[in-house]
Amino acid sequence: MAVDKYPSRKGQQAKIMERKDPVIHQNPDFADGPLTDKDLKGFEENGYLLFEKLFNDDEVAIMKSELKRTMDLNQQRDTDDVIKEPGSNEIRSVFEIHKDSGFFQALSKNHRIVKAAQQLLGSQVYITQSRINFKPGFKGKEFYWHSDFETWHVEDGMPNMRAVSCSIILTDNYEYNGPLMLIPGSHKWYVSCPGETPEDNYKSSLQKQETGVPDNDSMRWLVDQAGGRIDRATGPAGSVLFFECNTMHGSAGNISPYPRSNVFFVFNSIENKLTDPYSGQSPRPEFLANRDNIQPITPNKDRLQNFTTRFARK
Ligand code: 6CS
Ligand code: FE
Repeated sequence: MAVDKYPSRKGQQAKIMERKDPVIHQNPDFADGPLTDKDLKGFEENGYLLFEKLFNDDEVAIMKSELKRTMDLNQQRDTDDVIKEPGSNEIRSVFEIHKDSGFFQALSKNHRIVKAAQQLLGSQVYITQSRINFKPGFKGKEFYWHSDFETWHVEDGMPNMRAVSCSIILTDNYEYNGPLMLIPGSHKWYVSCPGETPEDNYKSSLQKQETGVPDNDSMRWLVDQAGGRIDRATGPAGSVLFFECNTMHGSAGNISPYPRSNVFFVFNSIENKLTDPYSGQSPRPEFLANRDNIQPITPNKDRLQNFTTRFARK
């Protein structure tokens, strides 16, 4: 078993450790991306970057129609990669959306997001996980505070902090419909959580995560370090949030009539492929943690278009 740089769920006490990996993995071979020095500085300091309207209104219209198509397609699917909201039949998440061999697969390769990920990770990249979180109106429940990396390290064997999530806003994210909340600067610390990982944890954690979440004292400490700030990633559809794999984030439930639907592509460095889970348990399923046939992404410069039109049925 490789050295565990970020032990967690190994005892009864929470501990806060310093991050051991760079935030931005400098590599001149991948410096020719869209992020400016100011962007890179902001990401280094806050652990996230939000771009309003990286995709224009025509592209957003296509995203919305593809979102509806995906939701309709998956409403009746009773498989592990379609997660329902607790207590309702509303879809909470659909995973592995980057393998839909359609619109979202093409979107996941779009140069505007891939080249930014290459810049931040300093290497070729591939997608280790993707999903659409629908967070429907009235029924969309919370995602409690967590570091994605803590889960991906313990349960998926992600060795180092060298991954970035790219969340594309598909329906306007307001203050009142459960936007993603982030603790700026929290990516610089690793909250080692107490307890241990239950068998098949993902079967419950994707609906309501209860293991690998920070205790109240650790959360208070992180917020204090941030000068009391809790930032919200609000913005119109077509906006894009990049957040570092270890940035503490979460979102409240949605009791508004407006859905808060975002697609997430998690870019991992090709140098940071998943190993054996540090929990010692068997790996989570492929739809959650891609291990098979890992190839670096070749970015495409395609203008977004409906796949229904591009591959119109004869
Ligand atoms: O377990 C996971 O991989 C998922 N759980 C959360 C709360 N965020 C990251 C990821 O989608
Ligand atoms: Fe998360």
